[in-house]
Amino acid sequence: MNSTIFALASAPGRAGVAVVRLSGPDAGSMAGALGGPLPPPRQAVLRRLTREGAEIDHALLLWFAAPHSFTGEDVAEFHVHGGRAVREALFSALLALGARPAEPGEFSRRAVENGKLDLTQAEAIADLVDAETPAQLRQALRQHDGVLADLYEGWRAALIVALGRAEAAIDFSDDGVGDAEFSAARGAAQKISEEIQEHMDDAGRGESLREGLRLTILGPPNAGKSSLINALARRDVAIVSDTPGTTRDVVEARLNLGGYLLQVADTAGVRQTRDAIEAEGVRRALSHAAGGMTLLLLDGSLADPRAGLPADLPQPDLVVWNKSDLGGAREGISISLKTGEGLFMLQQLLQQKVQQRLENRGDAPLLTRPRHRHALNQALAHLLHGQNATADQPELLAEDLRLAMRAIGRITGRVDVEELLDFVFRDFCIGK
Ligand SMILES: Nc1nc2c(ncn2[C@@H]2O[C@H](COP(=O)(O)OP(=O)(O)OP(=O)(O)O)[C@@H](O)[C@H]2O)c(=O)[nH]1
Ligand SMILES: [Mg+2]
Repeated sequence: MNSTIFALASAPGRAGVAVVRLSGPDAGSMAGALGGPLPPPRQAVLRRLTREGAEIDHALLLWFAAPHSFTGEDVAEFHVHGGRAVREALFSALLALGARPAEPGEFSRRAVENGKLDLTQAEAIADLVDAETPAQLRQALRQHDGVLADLYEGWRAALIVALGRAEAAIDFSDDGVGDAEFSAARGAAQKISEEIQEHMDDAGRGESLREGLRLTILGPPNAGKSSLINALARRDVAIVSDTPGTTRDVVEARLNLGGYLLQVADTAGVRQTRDAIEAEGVRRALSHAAGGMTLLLLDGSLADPRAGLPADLPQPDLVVWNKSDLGGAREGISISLKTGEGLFMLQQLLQQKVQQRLENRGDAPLLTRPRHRHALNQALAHLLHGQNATADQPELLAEDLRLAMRAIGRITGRVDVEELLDFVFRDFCIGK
């Protein structure tokens, strides 16, 4: 039997209210021991919480009887005053009653184990908590509503039907029925593999939306890259100085650009150098630029703004000329980070580019996690392999359908659940 677990569900620190969640078979008796007779389910009541006569707090108590709770178990929620002494008094009372502190993600894990959520919905809870921008929030809410679960479970259901037909083809291989069943199964494999391919062929939009799109600022030393990240972030993220080669590490800032999360990175100026530390900075700059968008920042006031840049620098998504206040007008986007000229235009343009990259065209749900992409890749490989089977080898097709089905089942948690749970809930925070 499961133990009864508790955790702070709200953020740590001082606050008006702190929410402590208690879940498990003894949640009812423990809540009763602290706050008196249980209220009717899902009704908030004001109670005086006491432990062996000593008062803990005046608190709201909520009771959710299994299975109608977040975890599917008996759950009590204490809304206490959000101070450290109150929380610690309540925690030690719960420990004394035999409850134990929850591990990270343990509440959501129990919800999955009890069939309240599938894995994609549990992951959506983590995304909801982490969401910083409206677009991330929208995507997480849709996933929590089950749009991805429906999509993947739909494919799994279709594969089960196809597998049934492939097995019929094995059983009836001697009469004409077998061939018809085999073609139907192979046709289904083809249709599903096309749908999976289309879903995966999204240029990573859903994943970038969730994690934030990367924009790496590249350019020669002293072009003003650190000044640019500071201007975009509206705070002093990176050191600015007139010494070329100031920045060595990759310095990142997160921006909300028109509702989308952009992770901007300032990097070391790219040039040939004998300084080993600076050379490492250049290596990091180029390797960071390998994923996401790049902005090449050049000093437009110089006679040869690209001097010293290697010929194999990655093709930038955007070239921006800085120091327009020093003259030397250039074609394209010119800014001055000294006067602020052109900065608003640049922000608008960046916003457009981010939107183009991340906007969901149409209504189909986006792939949101590398874990899902990996499983879909496996499913696709099996389906493509299965389509090579000929009518006299229905068992080969059946085996590939079964493997594809399993791969997709791993996304929602319909198979191999135990091993997956550890992986998925590893990154959860406590109390979720
Ligand atoms: N006149 C003028 N000076 C600028 C402008 N933008 C930046 N600077 C100056 O240029 C110098 C270099 O700026 P940084 O932002 O440190 O340049 P960087 O590209 O990060 O340089 P490294 O880190 O060395 O690669 C500083 O002295 C800035 O004040 C501009 O638009 N006009
Ligand atoms: Mg710099």
